[in-house]
Amino acid sequence: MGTQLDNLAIELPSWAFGNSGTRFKVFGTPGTPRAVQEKIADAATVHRFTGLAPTVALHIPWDTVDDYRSLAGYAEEHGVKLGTINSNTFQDDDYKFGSLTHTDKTVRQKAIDHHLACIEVMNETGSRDLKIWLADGTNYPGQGDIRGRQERLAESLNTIYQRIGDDQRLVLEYKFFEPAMYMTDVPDWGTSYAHTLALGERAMVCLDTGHHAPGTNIEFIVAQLLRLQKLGSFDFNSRFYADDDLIVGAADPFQLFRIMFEVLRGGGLDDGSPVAFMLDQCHNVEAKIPGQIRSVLNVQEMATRAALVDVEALTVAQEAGDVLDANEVLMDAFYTDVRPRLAQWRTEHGLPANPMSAFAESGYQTTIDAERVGGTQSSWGA
Ligand code: PSV
Ligand code: MN
Repeated sequence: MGTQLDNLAIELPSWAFGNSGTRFKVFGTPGTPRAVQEKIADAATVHRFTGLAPTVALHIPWDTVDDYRSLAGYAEEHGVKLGTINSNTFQDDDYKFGSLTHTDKTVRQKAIDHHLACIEVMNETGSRDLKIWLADGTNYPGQGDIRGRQERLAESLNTIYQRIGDDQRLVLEYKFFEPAMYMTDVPDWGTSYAHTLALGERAMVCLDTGHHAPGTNIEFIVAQLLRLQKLGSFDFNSRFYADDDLIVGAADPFQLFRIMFEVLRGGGLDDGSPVAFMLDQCHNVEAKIPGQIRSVLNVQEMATRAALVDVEALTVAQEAGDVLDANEVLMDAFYTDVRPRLAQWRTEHGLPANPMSAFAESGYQTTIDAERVGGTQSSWGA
């Protein structure tokens, strides 16, 4: 394994350990955390078994606490750090018609103030990234002024960006639908790129793999944003139909391979790369902690296969116009089973060769199932 693969670190989302579901039902699960501390303990467990997940992303207000400094200390005691702060502005009645884009200045200011409060949280936790995903948008043609909303968005983002510290970044996530169904205010990478370009170099794009129309060539977007030095972070997950938030690599391992190939090609795993790798998933029917373990292993596995591509042979075939050879070089790497070498890598790093079975045998799940009784289970609250 080369240094690029040793650089792979995947941030876990705190919300993945809480209950989640669909608009039809949120199922409760034994052992589900009742507080952010228990989510962090679970995330740290994923890291302990895989060596791949040293940080945890928080969502504000879901993970609000009185003392963020001591929460950061708590995380460190468990062997992880706090990472990205997500500024959820999608569950407050005031934001029904928008947050940073709202026509009412008072509501806009409330949303801006919430982001400034998130920056204060980052100052306490030592987090680098403020991740903004907006549910803003409209359901019907004519409902809102598309252009006016863009202007207000630009102004609000600029106010927030002015407060981002020198070592901090603003990452703007795009999504082409949901909860708004006619138009969202940051629907695509181009819009996110335009806004972050206007803001400055500490503003970058967040690419959530579940936020594209079916058939979109995501690796193209990865290549382009890396080229433009604007790929700030990934929210990894996979989808069949909508924003399914399923285990990354589960629906389409080949797509994950192609994405990781472009990441490597564009220097996204080089030393000092600005690209943050995160999961943005939830586990509605499968066990949550093993779901996260499987996810980070999937990313590592496809990155490892992507690193096997014989780039020299690929270039020769591409430049010779040998379509079939070029494709075969790529597929050779994709079809290579790297699990034995990853098991060896883990053993060399003092990790269990098979994290899934090691976790199952560890008794951690039985312990939390027995201990976490009473209280209110954390949930995304939908
Ligand atoms: C929105 O669909 C999203 O991908 C954003 O990243 C949110 O922060 C996250 O999911 C949780 O709702
Ligand atoms: Mn996301």
